[in-house]
Amino acid sequence: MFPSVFSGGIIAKAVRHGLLDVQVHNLRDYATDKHQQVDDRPFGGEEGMVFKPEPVFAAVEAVRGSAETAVYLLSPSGRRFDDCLAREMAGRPRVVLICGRYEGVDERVSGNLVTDEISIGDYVLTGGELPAMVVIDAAARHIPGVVGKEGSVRKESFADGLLDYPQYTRPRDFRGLTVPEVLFSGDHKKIEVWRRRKALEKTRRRRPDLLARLSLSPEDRMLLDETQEERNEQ
Ligand code: 4FV
Repeated sequence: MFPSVFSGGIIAKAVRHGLLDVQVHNLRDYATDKHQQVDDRPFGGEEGMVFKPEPVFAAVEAVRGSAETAVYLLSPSGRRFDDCLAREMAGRPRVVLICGRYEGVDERVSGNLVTDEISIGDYVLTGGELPAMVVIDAAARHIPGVVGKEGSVRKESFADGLLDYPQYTRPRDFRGLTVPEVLFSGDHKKIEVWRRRKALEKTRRRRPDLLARLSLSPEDRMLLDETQEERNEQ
């Protein structure tokens, strides 16, 4: 699954430029029994299979390079993955991601081998591979040089804890749907204030939880209040 996902686009370019290296390891190669068994029936009975601890420990200990290397298990019961964790990972020289399958991984892995468990969302997937790709893609974008225009990474959603402001491009009039005039004013300060207000508005409307986490400047408060007043007038 990994080569196909990372064979194109920004991540593939980053790998070509040596900014990032993604190594995929098959757990079966670390299973010592003749059938290279990596999973078994859950103790206590129940449907499904569970990943055995031995191949996982052997694989991680073989590839982590140093005990300092962070090891993450992708699982629905993990810490919610977000931009902050993506930035944290981008700052590390090496990260090991464990992808489970079936009902999950023997709990002794989580209790004794991993730095932390990570979840990409409150739903159950068939495997940890897709979450691992999400994590790699999001973290890689914070590696200097991976996303060409550094500026765009600095100013995007979540960079300052807010959702992104609306973006527009040509045509100026699409089926009568026009673009806000301020964007043609050439007044960069005015455009910057408009974008800030729009980002604040959208965040209050769609993700009030994010706004609650922020200590807003008096200017931001004023922008939000203005919007509220306008809305009340409507
Ligand atoms: C998952 C998630 C996830 C659970 C059992 C793989 C599956 C199977 N991982 N965020 N949501 N994992 O659903 O990270 O092992």
